[in-house]
Amino acid sequence: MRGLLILIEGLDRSGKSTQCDLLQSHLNSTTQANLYKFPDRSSATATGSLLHSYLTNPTVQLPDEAVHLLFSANRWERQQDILADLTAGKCVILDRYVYSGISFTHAKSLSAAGSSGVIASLDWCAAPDIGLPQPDLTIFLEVDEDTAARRGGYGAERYETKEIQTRVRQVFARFEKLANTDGKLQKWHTVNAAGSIEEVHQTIRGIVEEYLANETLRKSPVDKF
Ligand code: NYM
Ligand code: MG
Repeated sequence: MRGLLILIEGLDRSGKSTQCDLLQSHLNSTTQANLYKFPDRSSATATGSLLHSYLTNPTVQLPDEAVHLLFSANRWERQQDILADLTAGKCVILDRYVYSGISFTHAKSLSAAGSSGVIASLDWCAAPDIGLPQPDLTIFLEVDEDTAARRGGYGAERYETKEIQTRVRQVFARFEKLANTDGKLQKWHTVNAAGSIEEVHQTIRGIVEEYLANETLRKSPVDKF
């Protein structure tokens, strides 16, 4: 049986990375699990260092459209590795993926004065990721503004402002609505991330266990976007 492709999505300060680490340790106790964090800033990708300097250095200027394509390219750079892991029976946990890509770029379009306007189109934002492996399940860690703020505020990277985060939250809410109407997004689970680390971890484990036990799913090929 192949491994499961598990996506953990969420806003900054939702506890995503903590939960990804806990899930990986848990899965590693029974099976094998690899974690891919996007953007992948490591030397495993050619786009990672450019994205890192864009996020951390405000003087780096790139058109919004180009940045969007770079984030997608960064995922494409790891595609073969992800597929190879799954085929080898390893589970793959993704810390952010295409939904972050669409949400952050689209959120910018709601504020970016003077942008070409093309990024306002959700279809345009989704297009570069067409063909990437589709997660077997997506867990969206939802965190309200007050809880996020209480967790120590945002860092200093680009996008880590209240304005952008609020807009990103609105775009993610649209995915959640779509999940109830569009068959492609049925495997979307929204988890309230305001609970304790252990509570959230147990909830995630419960969801993942069901998919792990689904042999039919694990004997069928990985879907593509
Ligand atoms: N981000 C992440 C995007 O704008 N597009 C993408 O496709 C992805 C994967 O990068 N604020 C943004 C969201 C984050 C920022 O991510 C850095 P992280 O998880 O904080 O390293
Ligand atoms: Mg961050």
